Amino acid sequence: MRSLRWFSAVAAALIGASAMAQVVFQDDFETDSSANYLVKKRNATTALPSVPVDSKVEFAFDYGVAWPYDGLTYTGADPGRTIPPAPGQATTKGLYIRVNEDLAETRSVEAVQVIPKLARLQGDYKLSCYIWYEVTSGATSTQLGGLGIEHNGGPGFMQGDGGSGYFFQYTGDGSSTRDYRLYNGLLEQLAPNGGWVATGTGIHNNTNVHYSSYFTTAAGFPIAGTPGRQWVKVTMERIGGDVKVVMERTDGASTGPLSILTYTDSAFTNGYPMVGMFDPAASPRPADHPLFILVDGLRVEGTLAPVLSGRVELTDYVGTYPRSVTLEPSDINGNALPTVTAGLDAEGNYSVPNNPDYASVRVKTRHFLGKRISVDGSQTVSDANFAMLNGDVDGDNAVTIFDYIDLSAAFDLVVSDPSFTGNAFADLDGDDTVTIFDYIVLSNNFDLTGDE
Ligand SMILES: [Ca+2]
Ligand SMILES: [Ca+2]
Ligand SMILES: [Ca+2]
Ligand SMILES: [Ca+2]
Repeated sequence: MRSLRWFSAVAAALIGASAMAQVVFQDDFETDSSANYLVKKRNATTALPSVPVDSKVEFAFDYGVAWPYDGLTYTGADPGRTIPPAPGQATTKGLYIRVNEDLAETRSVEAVQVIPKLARLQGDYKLSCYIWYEVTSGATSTQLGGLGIEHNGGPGFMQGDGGSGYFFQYTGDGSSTRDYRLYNGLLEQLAPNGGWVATGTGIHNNTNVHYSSYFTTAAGFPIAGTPGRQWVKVTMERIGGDVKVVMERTDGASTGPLSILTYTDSAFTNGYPMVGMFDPAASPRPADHPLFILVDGLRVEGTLAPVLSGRVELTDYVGTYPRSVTLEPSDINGNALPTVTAGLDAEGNYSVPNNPDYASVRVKTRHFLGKRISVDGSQTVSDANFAMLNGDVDGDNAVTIFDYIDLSAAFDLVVSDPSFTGNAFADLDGDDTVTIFDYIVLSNNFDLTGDE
């Protein structure tokens, strides 16, 4: 009896340990794995005139070549240097993320998140990866890179304009007074909030001894207290009611990981992990200041949860996709369930938590007819695709003579012109002008009615 009890206790401990330690998603970015991700690019909606989103994400990017990288010139001390493989990596291929690809544009507050679209987690889980934050030593741009957990499938993060989950971000050059930041949704968690381990003055600043005694110039970091130009392992975990962040040097001389924060919050749970960058200050980026991050050896440990994923395809349309659509689920009896905001990437791909109560889901957006599809709410669905038919200018879910009247009233006009007073949805194909091509779209779908 005694040995059996002992055996049971050990077995239970092992099962518990293996459940948490199980790697359920991993990527070394050796091949183009972009189909496994949503890339949610955002810019501030308040910038006037609006500027285009110009963040750049590249999968299987070869960082093992010498400067200049990717058209970026470099005026640092060692323009011939190369970036070594991340720890445990056989090659120099990884994930490249950069905000402000347009070096001359200085007004764009923007952010980008890269989210594995089927890797939603439930309960406790751990996201870890190696991040190389490329900087020169003369940096003046407040650009942040990092990782997050518990994204809810809605739009990507933008400070002051939405977002979900917990995003830990840092500079690689110490150029901010807040080089280490935690966002809860869109809200920055300034000390004493956020569970920061650093103490004394400047808890978020690279000059705080907590950071400067770990990321030292002796260890090769170009700016003390900030982890630029080296591979650093960054881990973010959900443990019960806590969100925990740890960073770790990989140069071999480290005495172990550096605890950054343990933040108690459960506003977001059972969400998606993410990596990304954020430029909160519309920083100009001089050509000799090649800021970007590289991510490699991405690992997610925990237990997967079901997702509903697919594409909202806007047919006969060349314009910019909306950053989100509203999903309208119904149960098996056709009763409406609470709606869900699905964040879209540039091609209309989405992923949200699935729900056992879902039997069908409808989308109705802009000048497209409503589309309802059947879904299996009990498991992960990766092909929940909505082919949205175009032509409903007035939004009444049918393409009729009234849509034609609206289109005729706006004919030949430029929608973005400040003097435009017609129905902007008359620009069915999204090329900013109401033309014969919009009329052809309407004509092809005339008399069709959308799903309810
Ligand atoms: Ca790799
Ligand atoms: Ca600083
Ligand atoms: Ca209509
Ligand atoms: Ca048009």
